[in-house]
Amino acid sequence: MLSQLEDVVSYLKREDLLPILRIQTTVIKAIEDFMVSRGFVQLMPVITSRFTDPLGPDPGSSVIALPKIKYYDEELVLTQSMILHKQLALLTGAEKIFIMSPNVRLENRARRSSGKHLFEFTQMDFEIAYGTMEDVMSLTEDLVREVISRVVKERREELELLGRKLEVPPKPFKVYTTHELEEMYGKDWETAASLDHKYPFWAVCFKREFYDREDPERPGHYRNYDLIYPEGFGEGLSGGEREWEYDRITMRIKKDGLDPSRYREYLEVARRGLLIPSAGAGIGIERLVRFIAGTRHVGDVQPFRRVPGEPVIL
Ligand code: ASN
Repeated sequence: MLSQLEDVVSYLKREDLLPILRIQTTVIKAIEDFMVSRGFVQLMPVITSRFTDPLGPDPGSSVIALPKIKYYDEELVLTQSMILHKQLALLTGAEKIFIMSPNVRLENRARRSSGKHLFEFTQMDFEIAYGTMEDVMSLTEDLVREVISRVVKERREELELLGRKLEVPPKPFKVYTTHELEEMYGKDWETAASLDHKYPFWAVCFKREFYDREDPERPGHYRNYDLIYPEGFGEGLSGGEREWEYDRITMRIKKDGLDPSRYREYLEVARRGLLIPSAGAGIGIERLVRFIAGTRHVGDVQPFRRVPGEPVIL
């Protein structure tokens, strides 16, 4: 036990950790400045609730259990993502919202070696009332370009120390459907496609959670998207336009084999016709910092690592 503690202490003293954390400081500041400059209202995160994102069925998810706590007579879950609360928060009248949102996802320990999985991380989650996928994709491109250009300007020394060369990617980013990517790189296209690109690009049309909107004109196609970082870093953001109509949501929940009673209050709001059409996304902070700093494993950007399959010491 003590030797593990010593390992953690020398891990904290690693010479690349502080430069990475300085880069992360700039990344967070640049994100917040950018979102506020675009008129977004910042909310505080929700960490406990009666319901959360089911994270499935999604081929990208491998959570082994829902994180739960008991509080008096109530069983609460920890946030896997704030998606359903983002939709509800639009009822405040704020048309654009963002949250630095901590998520707990109890991923399968096999995810240890993916280089990009954490069981506790933070995403900058945002939502735009009446927004479209095109709005979100364009905003994200501006955001990523702004963050990289701020880091290049303000963290030259740190980037040099880490041996990381960075370029602001040109806009617009390339867009591929998941069907095209499968044809080009096979079923597990993400790493190969990422290694094959010099700049971030979009993958669109994933069959996944009930809240991502099915294209009403092309059933079986979905108005959602992932941002994929180049050089093998892989997925960094996902989002979509949302389902907001009660009948569609309940149909999708049923199709996914989920228990509708878990979402009772959310569904009641939808049934009253109060959900607002919207689009949004969440960008993983640690993954963005990993990409910008050029770090091998996403855990390496955390002073207190939360990597699936690794023991938690501190
Ligand atoms: N944040 C994502 C979104 O807005 C959801 C997620 O993280 N699962 O779609």
